[in-house]
Amino acid sequence: MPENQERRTDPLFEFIVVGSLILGAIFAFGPGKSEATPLPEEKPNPVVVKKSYVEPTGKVQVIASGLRAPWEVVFLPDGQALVDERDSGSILLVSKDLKVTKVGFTNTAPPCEKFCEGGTLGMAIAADRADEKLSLFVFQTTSKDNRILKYDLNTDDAGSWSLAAKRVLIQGIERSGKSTTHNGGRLAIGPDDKLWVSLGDSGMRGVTSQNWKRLAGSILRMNLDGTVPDDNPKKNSFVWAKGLRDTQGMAWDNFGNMWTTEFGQDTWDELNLMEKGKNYGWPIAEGFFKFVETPLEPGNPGSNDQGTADNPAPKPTIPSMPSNVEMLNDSRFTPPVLAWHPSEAACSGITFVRGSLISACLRGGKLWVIPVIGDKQLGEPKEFFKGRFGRLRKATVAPDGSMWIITSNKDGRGGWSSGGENPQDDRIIRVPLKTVYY
Ligand SMILES: [Ca+2]
Repeated sequence: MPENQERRTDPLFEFIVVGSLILGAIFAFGPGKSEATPLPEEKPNPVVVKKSYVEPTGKVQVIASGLRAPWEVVFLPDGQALVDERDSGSILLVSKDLKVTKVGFTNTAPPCEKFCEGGTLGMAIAADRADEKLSLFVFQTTSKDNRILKYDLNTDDAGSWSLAAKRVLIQGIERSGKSTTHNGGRLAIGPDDKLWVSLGDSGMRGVTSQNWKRLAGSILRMNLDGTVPDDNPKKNSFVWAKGLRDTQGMAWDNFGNMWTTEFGQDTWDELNLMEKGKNYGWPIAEGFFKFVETPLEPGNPGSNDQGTADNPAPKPTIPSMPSNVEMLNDSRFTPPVLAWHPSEAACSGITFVRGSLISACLRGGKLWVIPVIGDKQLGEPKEFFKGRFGRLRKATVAPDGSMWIITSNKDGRGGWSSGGENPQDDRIIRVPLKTVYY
């Protein structure tokens, strides 16, 4: 304080104070001033919007166990959740006190000899009925095709839920012969209130994925009543984008951009920025590379489908990766934004929460958190839980802001070595999230 006192008696300080008073008096009462002195212009305070991403933190909790290849979790308005099992076709209710009961069954019948990937896959909920009643959309593989089902989702005063009035919105989405690989299968309600469907090539490579008249190998977009939106890329077609091998993840960020995950063949898995009418390259391109000497004619790019007696598969004509590739520089195809090796991570579901894309990976057994740092701009991915829970199908944000992670150790693809199956598998695991600002 002595220093302050010294300053206050400083002659220079006194000069400034006295001078200010005199100037202020002249300003306020100065002679000849008939108009009010204009006030200085107010400058608005700049609004500081902090960027953020999330990280798993704290204690993990097992929400449900003993499931077989669960595929999707959707939350109901009362905080309960529905989860489906790929192979059994069961749709289960997880109550708030973590009791699991069956509420529905989709008669999934994938007659599959190996590498089964079809079944009861994606689910999505929308309030599109009168009085804001809910509908449930379900992706189903039958013995002939893949299809999208729609049910009325009804509740009663006791808080139980039931499915009614099953309708088939789309049927005839191609599936492969003896195996049911590359079905995609994710469903989502977009910010445009349309139903989006992610598909794979159904094991038929370019036969489906490079043909705009085929449904497989695409992203589909439809009205919630199953009709084609007027503003789709092609008239009377559900197809929104092509050139996909197997897409099981769709999410929209806070800029409205749509991101998808894509299983590559052997060399590159992808994160794509999904835009209207674009072709993402498969099977001519994978990752940032293009196969050389690949025929582009629709219907002739070969297939890895084994076919059936009455539906023989075309003979493969494409050299397998990584031989004979060149950088993808072809205006017909849209390259991914990120690409990585499947041995590192093979990612299924993706979700967006508080500035982050979170991708759950089967192979690699990890969550990838990818910050969205700007419009169509991504930051450095961070990985979590590598190997801790085994194969991961999807992470979903719960109403309380935590994250529910679905394991997929009972999906028949085994080979999980570093994490191993847990006696409780398959599980849904709850993980709190913390928001990191930067
Ligand atoms: Ca691609």
